[in-house]
Amino acid sequence: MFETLTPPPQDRIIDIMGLYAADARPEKVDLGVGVYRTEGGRTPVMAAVKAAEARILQAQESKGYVALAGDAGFHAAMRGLILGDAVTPERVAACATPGGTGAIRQVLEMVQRLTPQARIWVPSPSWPNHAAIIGHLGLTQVDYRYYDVDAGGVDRDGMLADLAGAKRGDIVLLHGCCHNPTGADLAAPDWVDLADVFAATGAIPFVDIAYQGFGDGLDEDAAGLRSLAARVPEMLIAASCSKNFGLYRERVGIVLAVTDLGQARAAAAAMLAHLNRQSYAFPPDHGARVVETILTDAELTAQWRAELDAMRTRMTANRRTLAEALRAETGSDRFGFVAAQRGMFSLLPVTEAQVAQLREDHAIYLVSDGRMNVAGLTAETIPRVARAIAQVLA
Ligand code: PLP
Ligand code: TYF
Repeated sequence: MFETLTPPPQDRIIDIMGLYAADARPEKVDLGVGVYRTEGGRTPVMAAVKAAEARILQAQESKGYVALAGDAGFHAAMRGLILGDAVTPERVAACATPGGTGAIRQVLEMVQRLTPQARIWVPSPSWPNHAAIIGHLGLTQVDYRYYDVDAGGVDRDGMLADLAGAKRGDIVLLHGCCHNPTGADLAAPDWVDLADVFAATGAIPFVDIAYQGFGDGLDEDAAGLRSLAARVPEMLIAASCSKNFGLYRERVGIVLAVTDLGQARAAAAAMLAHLNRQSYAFPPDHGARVVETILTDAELTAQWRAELDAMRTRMTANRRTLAEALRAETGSDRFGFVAAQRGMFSLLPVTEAQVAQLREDHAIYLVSDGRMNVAGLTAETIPRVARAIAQVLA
């Protein structure tokens, strides 16, 4: 029967991983997949993670199942990290998932059950897995204007105008911080304007936060999400610990459903646990346990924060250095947005053919839409990357 299968659609980011791995040129530069890298090109296990793992290895006496929604200590730690004290804990249902992708999937599964007719509003552009999962579940996607290519920033007016067309029960997907792929984030007043849109339309915000701590800091990166949570009656959050804890392959994520008081929280919690059961029963525990161990210990938290600060500082410095190098190479300020944006990604104004040229002629790997992972740059490669970009654009 398998011969009747049609090939599934490719993921352009995963495609680039394969092309890069197969390239034998020693000077190759990987600016593709969204994985943090050190100046030495490594994606190390964070020291705080190693220390937490050592403690867990010592203390853990059972590998027995935990609970369908994962561990309550992990829920509480993540609720604090993401929401701070924006809403009372009694309003938040939580459920551990395999990665942020698992959280997105479970949120959308819940939406499909609750309101299959809901439209899912997605920023243009967005992470390709959003559209993939929405389509896979047979939900309806509507794109809203988000990125202003010429300004290198958010098309705030376009976004608000489009979202005014949302209906009660529609879901509006927002990136909590470090927008993937553009690096253009909402400013504090934009989140307040969005709260007004939700009040006026009755649509429900769904915030995907996969890079908390990679933009301006842990609290700074969650400030918009928190201000929205404090203003709306209901909100969905899908969070990932892949990047900020470097736990990519452990698959650590969480759904937080901010509910109205009363029965709603218990109903949401029960449905999320049920949805876990339908897909894989118990979510992975090890990475979640590492996160909980770090966040509930002052010393480990301080160590982790310092490591995260260093990662963020490196990415911000790479942005500045590359923007300066591009200014020198091109004699224009058109790449100033690279320094102004935040997180791992910026979208370069290059065509797919120019991306191919960078890859073939210069061994520089970007995603086909022009997305660049700034963590993949180093002091050594930045001058060469800037020169190559200027050359293919000339
Ligand atoms: N959401 C966005 C915007 C992402 O870029 C990613 C990728 O890391 C995720 C969610 C989820 O990642 P993971 O499933 O690896 O935790
Ligand atoms: O955007 C990225 O590069 C990361 C990693 O299907 C990723 O979020 C990429 C594609 C994918 C899953 C994760």
